[in-house]
Amino acid sequence: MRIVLVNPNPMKPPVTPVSLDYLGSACQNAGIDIDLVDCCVESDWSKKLAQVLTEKPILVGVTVRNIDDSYFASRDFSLGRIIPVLETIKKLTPAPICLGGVGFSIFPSEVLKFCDVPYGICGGGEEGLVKLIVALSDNMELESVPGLVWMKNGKYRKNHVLPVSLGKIDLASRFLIDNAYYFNNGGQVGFETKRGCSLNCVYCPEPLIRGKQVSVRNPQNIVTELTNLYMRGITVFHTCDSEFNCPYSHAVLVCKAIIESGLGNKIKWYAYCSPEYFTEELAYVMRHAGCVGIDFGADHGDDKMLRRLGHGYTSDDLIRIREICLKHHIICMFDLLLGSPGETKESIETTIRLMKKIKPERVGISLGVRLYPITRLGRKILENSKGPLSENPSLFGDLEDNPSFLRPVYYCDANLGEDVEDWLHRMVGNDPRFLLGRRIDAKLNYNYNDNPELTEAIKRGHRGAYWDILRRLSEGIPPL
Ligand code: B12
Repeated sequence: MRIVLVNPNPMKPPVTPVSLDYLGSACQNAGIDIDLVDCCVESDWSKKLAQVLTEKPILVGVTVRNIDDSYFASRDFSLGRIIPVLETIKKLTPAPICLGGVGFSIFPSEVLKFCDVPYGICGGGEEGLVKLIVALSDNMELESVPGLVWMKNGKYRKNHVLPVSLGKIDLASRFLIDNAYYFNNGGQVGFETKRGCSLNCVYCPEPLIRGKQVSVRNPQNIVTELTNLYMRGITVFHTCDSEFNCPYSHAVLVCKAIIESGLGNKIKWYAYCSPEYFTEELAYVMRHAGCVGIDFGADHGDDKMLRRLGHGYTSDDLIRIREICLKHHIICMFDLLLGSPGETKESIETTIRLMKKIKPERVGISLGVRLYPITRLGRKILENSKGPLSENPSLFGDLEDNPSFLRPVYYCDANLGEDVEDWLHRMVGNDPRFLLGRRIDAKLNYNYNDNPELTEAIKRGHRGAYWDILRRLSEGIPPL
């Protein structure tokens, strides 16, 4: 049995398709042979596709990580940019195509339709992909393939996504992807310590597609994975969990396992964390396990807005976690999400003032929230919208013939006024800590979708989280 796996992600700097490494392990363990076409790595991906598709595989699996760049200033609908890869595959082979990935899972049937592809698997794909391959090769019913979405009798059917038990799966080998390429050209390599998210952020689709129930990996298996990558010369990593510190106890166990293995002095890594479950104890073990930087999904500095966004922490927690990070020599970025319903210029001012006071190394600002109808925020806005969406002054993006919001739609509260972007730029001033893009100024590019400055810096030897590389560049600090 042989399949072909394809990474069509066109964004630059290139980010490791960790998904395909993990799916590769699952297929290998099930005795399935794999050919890989990584369009990021191949100088001529269509030639490589032609080579591996001369003999018909059972299936061609394509990973769809991003639908768009979720960046209000650019609003790139990146799904459209993978169509040439899919069309080339369709011309070269009659084998069915199956999609999967976090982006795909947000809009499964819409993406299948848009791409004109017969199969897709929602959520974690390790079990579903193997079962689909077996079902297709043995002509079996598709109802037993977890998470499968496909067309039956003119309608899209979706099988239940079964909760994964990550603790039992060995994901450590990382053999399929050229991770050294991603280290050299993407600046870091991703790894996952758990899957799912139990938080309640009103705008976020992640718990809905990766599960509210968190499934954790065996810390020893994570250490084996990091060791395998370290032996190949990779020394800088980024976690791929929704939030590394949820659940808290597992984060501590992972750090302790890394410290005990001796890897903590050899590798450096960055993590996404929630401000809610962050303590001195955790900072201490994270730092000793090699963590050098944290990107906190802070979102806001105004307590009323924090509650509206579904958070259980307050602005005092932001002050507290900043102090902890300073004490433990972990640099940090606070990500802000401004413009959601109820936002006022006063609430933004409160937030910017707080950031200027506590001085995280970087503050990433998103003005405008990417809306998804599956989230609480998206649902509420759709329910409350009377009349055509194009008449709602708080909505931006493709509002005609786009009821699913597959093509990106953003919310930025109209009460803020039309000058809000200029006003925010004036308030931030020329403080280099703030990463705030601007629609009319391509030079202010804090987007990781197409960022030549970052891509070049990584080629010159910079490594690490992109916000840290941008910080080093603007402050003249040498590479990590
Ligand atoms: C970590 C992360 C980052 C890190 C990556 C670090 C690294 N070296 O890996 C950084 C900070 C660099 C980053 C950047 C960006 N990110 Co990001 N990122 C994530 C995050 C948290 C994890 C992604 C990941 O690798 N997961 C681990 C792997 C193992 O999981 P997976 O990819 O989902 O794969 C599994 C399944 O989906 C499935 N599967 C996947 N492919 C396939 C294929 C087949 C055939 C099958 C059957 C199954 C299958 O099986 C896999 C194994 O179980 C996700 C949110 C999340 N919790 O998933 C956002 C997320 C993917 N990012 C997002 C975005 C928007 C971006 C940026 C575009 C932001 C920007 N404007 O700069 C860039 C794009 C960069 C790029 N080149 O692609 C969005 C995408 C949303 C959308 N509308 O498309 C997400 C969902 C966050 C969000 N909630 O908005 N990101």
